[in-house]
Order: sequence, then structure tokens, then C-alpha cells
Amino acid sequence: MNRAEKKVLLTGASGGLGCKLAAGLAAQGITLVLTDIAPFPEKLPPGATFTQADLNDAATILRLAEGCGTILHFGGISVDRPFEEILGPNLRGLYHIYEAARRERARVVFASSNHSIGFHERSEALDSDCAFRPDGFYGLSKAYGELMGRLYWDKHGVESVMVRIGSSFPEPVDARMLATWLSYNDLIQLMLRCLNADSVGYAVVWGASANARSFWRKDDRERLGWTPVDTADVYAGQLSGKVSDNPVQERFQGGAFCANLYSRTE
Ligand code: 15L
Repeated sequence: MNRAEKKVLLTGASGGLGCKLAAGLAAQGITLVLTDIAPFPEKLPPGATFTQADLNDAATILRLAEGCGTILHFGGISVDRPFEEILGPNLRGLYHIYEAARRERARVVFASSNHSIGFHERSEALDSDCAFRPDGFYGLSKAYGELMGRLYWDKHGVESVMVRIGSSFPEPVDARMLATWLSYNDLIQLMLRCLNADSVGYAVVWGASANARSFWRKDDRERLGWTPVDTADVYAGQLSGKVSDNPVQERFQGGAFCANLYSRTE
């Protein structure tokens, strides 16, 4: 059986994006092995199984990955939190995912984030090979994840797609999201390309729809054959004035994450 015909492990399945992906991918006939630390909040999609598990639990992660050709890793903490909360799920958990991928010869698709580069100024147009500038411990864990993928590709030949997701919500809700919004539809199509593309090596892709105001330019999407079709541009009339009164938040690409939790001098 070739890799693309095998089962797909989806971590973080009970989260906002996980549920959308579970439904969207199952509708394409993909057999899903779902897992999350929280119970699955919806009716299970056809053909899917769900196991409640902690990413810290190496044995369970290895078992769940058995026979899977791809791991879509959306699990872990998805907002900025103190280091001790990030450590287990986002750092140790990620190691378990990569060890599982190495053993199964599976491809990893990592839900990275714009917060790995969040302290770049909005005036900079970035290509995907720009320097990491994480805007908190969450963003730092995403940079670590991307480098983990780099290590496993260079050392073990484990393929990865790093998707630096902007803001994936039903619709953009403020001026920043006119640049960063990723529609659910574009996200699902991107995942299908990640599953089906012949060879990806180590690829980094900006996870944003076709937004004219995007902060981001070149990446490896051609290797995947992915082109987003939605755009935040149609919301510009109602959202371009929707900015905060925090100058730090408005200056940096990571937005509120740059201004939250700790000041830069604390
Ligand atoms: C993320 O990485 C978060 O998971 C999400 O909750 C949003 O904050 C998003 O980034 C964003 O930057 O809009």
C-alpha cells in the first residue's frame, strides 16, 4: 500500500480546526485515526476512530500511529501560555509525534503558526525562509517544531510540511486578519494536497488565503500543488478600521500575542 492510501492520524482532533478537518477529510473517503486530550465534541465522521490521549503518553502515540501514512499534527497548546504549560504538549509531545513518524515512515504535516515569526514588523514582506522571531513561548514551540521537522528530514528522511497558519476562523474579524485569514475551505484543500503530493521533502508553507494585504510571499506551495481560492479582501470595507489602540499589537505581525502576557522589558 502506498503512503497516501494508508490511514491518517489527526492529533488535536477535538479542537476548532481538528473538527473541521475531521469532517472535511472523512468526506473525501480518508480513513482517520483521531486523537485529542479532550473528548471529541461531535458525532464521529464515517470510518473514523477516536482515542482520548495525552501527547505526553509516548506509548499511546506510537500505537495510534501504527499503519498510518501521514500524521496531521494539530494537537498541543494553541495560544500563548507560560513555559511550563507549553513544555509537555508542544515540546515533548512533538518529539513523540516525530518518533512515531520515523518508525512508520510517515509524512508529518505540522500545524505551525505565524507566531513563530510574530515579532517581524508588519511592514516587512516575508518569504518562508525568513528568520524565526517567536512572539512568546507558544511561538517558540512552533519554531522548535519546524526545526524538529528539519532534523528528522536531514537525519532520518522523514518528510514534513510546516504550515505556518495565520488566522483560521469562519471569517476574518479585524484588520489584521485581512492579511492573515485562512478559510476552512482553503485549509482542507491544503491538507488534501499535503496528503496526496508525491514528494514534499521538507516544505514550509504560509497558511493564508489569497489575501491582497498578506504579509507573506514566497514559500514551497508549488511542491504541493496548492493554490488558495478564498480571500479576506471582500471583508476590507467592514474591517480595515477595526484596529486596537495598542501600538505594539498593531506594529508586529503576531498582533495581540506580541502585546500579551509579559511586556518586552519585564
Ligand atoms: C494561532 O496560532 C492561534 O492558534 C490562533 O488562536 C490565533 O491566535 C492565530 O494564531 C492568529 O494569529 O490569529
